Amino acid sequence: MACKRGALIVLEGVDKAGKTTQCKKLVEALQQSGHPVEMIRFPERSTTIGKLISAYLEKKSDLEDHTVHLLFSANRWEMVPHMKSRLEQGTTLVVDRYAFSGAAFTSAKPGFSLDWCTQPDVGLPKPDLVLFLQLSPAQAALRGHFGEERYETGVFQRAVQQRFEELMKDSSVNWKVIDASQSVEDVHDDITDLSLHVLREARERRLEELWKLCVRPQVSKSRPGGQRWPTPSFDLAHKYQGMLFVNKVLHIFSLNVIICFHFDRKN
Ligand code: Z5A
Ligand code: MG
Repeated sequence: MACKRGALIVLEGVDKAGKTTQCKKLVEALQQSGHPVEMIRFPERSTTIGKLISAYLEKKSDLEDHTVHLLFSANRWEMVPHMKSRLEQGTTLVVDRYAFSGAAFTSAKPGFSLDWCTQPDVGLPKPDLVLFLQLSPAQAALRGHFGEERYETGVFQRAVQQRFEELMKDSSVNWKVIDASQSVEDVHDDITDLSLHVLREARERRLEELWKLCVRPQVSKSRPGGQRWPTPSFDLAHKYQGMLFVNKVLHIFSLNVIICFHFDRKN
């Protein structure tokens, strides 16, 4: 992709953390400062796949758990051509939930590993910044009762929060945690500062692919129910960079030895 692209900024967090409120405010602020910007939200309920998801969330239909997970992922993939073309044109995308919600919500269900849940989204456009709006269940409860949709229960939301914490250990993703218990304006200021910084950086960087160089081979923890899931903290890209660094040091060291040996012989 050519340089001067737009940035891909994602807002994540548990229910009622203020994601939609903040996405809208960020879009307004960026527009006012002259940046081309567009808001996208997942699930995108207007498409054929989105309508199936919406009916499921509203409990108007039932879907098998693996099936609905793959539908959420397909709903992101169907938006990829649009997202890429906008980014290439220099438009910044502010995204309300992304693959991280997909992995956190499904893996909070019994019998699903975080590893399995991330696989369908491997290769999606990788966000330049993921803002995680941190809010405790008690604080979320003060923002009103849960609605009628599926997943809107305290117990399930706590499990989701734990899965988000696991996902945030993955250093290949640029996570920033925001204290979402602050006032709307204070949260907005934090988000705008971080976003403007990333906007400048993204112009000079290629768009990468999400979770592409990440391997999650080790099983790290057990769930209370006895299930185990891997931690996405082992980052092959970083290991590779480390090997390159050692290689460079050895290279410089051998060059020094050759030069010293050469001068020694001359004298
Ligand atoms: N889901 C999934 O399972 N798999 C996937 O791949 C994806 C999603 C993408 C629907 O999502 C469900 O789909 C969701 C995850 C699942 N299930 N749950 N739970 P959704 O995005 O459509 O969900 P939503 O209905 O928009 O709720 P939300 O996104 O969780 O809320 P929010 O956007 O974070 O909060 P908000 O609407 O901006 O604000 C909530 C209230 O708090 C509102 O009254 C605000 O005025 C108030 N608010 C906001 N900020 C503040 C502050 N700072 N102080 C005080 N009050 C505030
Ligand atoms: Mg929302």
